[in-house]
Amino acid sequence: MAERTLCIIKPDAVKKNVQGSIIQKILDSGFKMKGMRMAQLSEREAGLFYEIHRERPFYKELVSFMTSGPVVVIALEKENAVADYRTLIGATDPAEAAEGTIRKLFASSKGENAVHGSDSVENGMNEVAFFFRESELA
Ligand code: IDP
Ligand code: MG
Repeated sequence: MAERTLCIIKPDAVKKNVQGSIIQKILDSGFKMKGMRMAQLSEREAGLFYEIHRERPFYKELVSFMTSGPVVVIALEKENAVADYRTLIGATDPAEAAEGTIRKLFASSKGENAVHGSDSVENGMNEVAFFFRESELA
């Protein structure tokens, strides 16, 4: 099976109506969309998803932001999906993101940064499974 990674189009990007442009960039970069849906994350879900950041100073702000409006969750597959998608989205802080990256183009700030991306091959698998049953993936 090809590598998997999870994209979340975050509430800031959905509010700006740039979901379509973000999805197009992902498709143009050779990723296969295996699953996609809109979601309104609950505090419990967002808290659990970002569990690894619980002790970080921005944790509460992050959970509050991620539950502030609808998101789009997308399961992606491709060879080398995790690293290639991180390259496509750019650095966490849009001020440091490379030209042409999704965060450079669409993020507002280090917190409100348009998209989520998995950070390892193992987390890519686990994060896709967090949002999708295997039977929901095309
Ligand atoms: P990543 O999304 O590039 O992997 P992480 O360090 O894993 O970045 O942080 C997860 C998310 O937490 C970021 O995408 C961003 O939304 C938020 N975040 C990270 N650092 C800060 C910060 O210093 N202030 C506010 N929010 C932050
Ligand atoms: Mg991360």
